[in-house]
Amino acid sequence: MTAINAVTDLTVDADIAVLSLDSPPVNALSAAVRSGIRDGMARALADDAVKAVVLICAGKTFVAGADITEFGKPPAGPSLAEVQAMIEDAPKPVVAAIHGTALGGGLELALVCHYRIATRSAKCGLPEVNLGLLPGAGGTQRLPRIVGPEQALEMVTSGTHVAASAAAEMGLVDLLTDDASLRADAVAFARKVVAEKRPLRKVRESDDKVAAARGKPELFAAFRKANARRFRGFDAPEFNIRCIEAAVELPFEAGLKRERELFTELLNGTQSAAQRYYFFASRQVWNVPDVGADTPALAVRRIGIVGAGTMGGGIAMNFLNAGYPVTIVESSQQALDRGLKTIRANYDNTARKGRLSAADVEARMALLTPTLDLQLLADADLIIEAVFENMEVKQELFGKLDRIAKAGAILATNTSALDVNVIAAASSRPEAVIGLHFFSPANVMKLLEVVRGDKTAKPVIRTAMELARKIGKVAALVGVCPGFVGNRMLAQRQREAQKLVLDGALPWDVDRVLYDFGFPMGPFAMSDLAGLDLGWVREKSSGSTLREVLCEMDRRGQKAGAGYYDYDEQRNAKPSPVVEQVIRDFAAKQGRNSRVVSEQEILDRCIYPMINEGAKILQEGKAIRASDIDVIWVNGYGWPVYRGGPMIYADTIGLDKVLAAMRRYEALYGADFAPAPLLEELAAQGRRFADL
Ligand code: 3H9
Repeated sequence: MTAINAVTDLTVDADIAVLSLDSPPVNALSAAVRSGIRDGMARALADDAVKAVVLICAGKTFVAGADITEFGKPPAGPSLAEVQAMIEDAPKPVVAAIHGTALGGGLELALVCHYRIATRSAKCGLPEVNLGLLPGAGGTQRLPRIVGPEQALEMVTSGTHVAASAAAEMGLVDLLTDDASLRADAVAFARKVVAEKRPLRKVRESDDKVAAARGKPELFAAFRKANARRFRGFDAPEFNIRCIEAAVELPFEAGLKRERELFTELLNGTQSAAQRYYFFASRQVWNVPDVGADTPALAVRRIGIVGAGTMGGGIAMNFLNAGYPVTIVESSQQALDRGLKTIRANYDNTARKGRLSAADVEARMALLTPTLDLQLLADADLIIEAVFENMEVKQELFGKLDRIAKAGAILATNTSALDVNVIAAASSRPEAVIGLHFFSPANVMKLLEVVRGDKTAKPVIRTAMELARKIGKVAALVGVCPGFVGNRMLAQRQREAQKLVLDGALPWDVDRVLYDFGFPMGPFAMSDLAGLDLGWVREKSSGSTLREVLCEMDRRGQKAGAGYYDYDEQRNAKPSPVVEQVIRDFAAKQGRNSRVVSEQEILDRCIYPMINEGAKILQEGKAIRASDIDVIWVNGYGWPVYRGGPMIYADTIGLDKVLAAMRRYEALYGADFAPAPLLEELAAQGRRFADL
């Protein structure tokens, strides 16, 4: 074995050279890896004894793509294109041996090899779109030449990782093999290619698949139309489509040039910067500085859930899906039956859509033990309370759980706003208490705020974070404060949305501005969906807020056919002239003069106070890092990922500008816009939240 450089080795096995890359964690195509391939290839090609080359990777995966950390930095080492040309134009066959994942630049590297062999567990994909990019090393030109434009469009715009078996069916992979024998099989395959004098196959030279789609713009028009909703707001999907169009309509070299231009444009844009930032943020969020790998994790085998309502049922489904036995407790048979019925209905629905087999549904339901007896939670390792959001109720329950739960059990509350420390104090073991703030619907929403109480023990935190990962959530550790991180910031936006309406903007104006910004819906459409009567009691209603007035008129939201909007039978929303009048009357009664509110003002007033609150949260240490806040907003509140999250968005605008706007609005509207000291401090220093 000869070391080519720190990350590349060359071994010559009689007549076959094996070029092996070893650059943990994912063999990304850093400058060192590219140099290693170039130099290793040069050596293998110069060696007359070598008849073919196998390109393989050590560690857990084949090359997972370009090294994202190099983007935006001055170029170093050979370009990927240079390395690819060397392989594709080599006078000896080169075989890629794939295990783990061949993604992005990794698959593009494999696509310039003359043959590809992969383990059955491997996956291939071009996920650049998820980084706001497109495959910039020939992927958009070569992929459709193998799999056809339709399949290529789907792959590059979804970024899906395709299983090896499917990749083999599509012709992306020539031979499937097992993990243990990949290297030996690749060498044998290369030897066979040589012995049989198989051609030095170049994907760039095959034209039949793309030629079949040439002169058929309707194919692309139909794809755009069918996916318009999915792609809304994002630049990258459209750019990817244009590249596939180029592959169909242009000669290979011209297509490659087009791909390069469009790649560069995306790479230099704000969307890709935000999405690349988010990629790292969503990995960083799992990292709790004072709860490291040396903190022991607790064994969790059995889950107990108290409350089979919407939240309790949804939470239970997460654990059932991951194979945990769950005991769910209710206070009445009727509530228990209702809860169970909903869980089954949800599963049946999923099965009807073909996403779950009937056997899977039964297996999940079989893991569920419904009961009215709290005592049955005695052997649970984790008990999650999802009862009515009331402090006394929760305190009483935690007192009881304290007597029932076994030693070492984790006691979690799913409160969305109450003080976890006060709840913890109701038990004799506050160190075992943690908040697990699931978002509704809990079986669907990715976000989980893990709330650390003052006394929560580190192993409890570590265990909660690991469990979150196991049940497929994105977890962020937050501190105790009203509303925690997400809802605390949301409250700012909700308040301003209500004030904007009294100033003269209409609910649909506010909603439109936020929808255009990239949110799936605005605050008023959201209220209508959730129900305006959440927490509203007719007997206590005093008509003192717009929401109360609307509830009193039975405009309780979508379910009532009317809320801020009017709804037809299909629940299509229409601006309501009645609501418009109600707002005008309500504002007049409050002595407010209606005026024209600009779209900019709507956006500023909804977004900036949120960012300001984020600054306070950071200053108080209630979030570990600014990027955690961004992860929370992307996963829990529909913040468009192409804008990264509220904190990086503020950094992108410039904190001095955010501060200036806050001061301007403070002069007009008072204390709701008082800038957070941290915002002032960072702006004065010319720093960003990301620098903290
Ligand atoms: C591209 O290829 C552009 C080309 O078309 C054109 C070029 C001209 N670079 O996710 P994990 C790090 S764009 C640098 O936790 P898993 C990651 O940050 C790229 N670093 O592991 C983490 O670091 P840390 C197209 C990377 O097992 C560690 O590796 N490719 C890269 O859950 C482990 O990652 C992609 O978009 C990278 N490319 O999942 C694939 N990838 O430990 C991106 C990962 O310090 N990667 N890291 O936190 C993935 O999807 C997943 O990492 C993968 C493994 C599925 C591979």
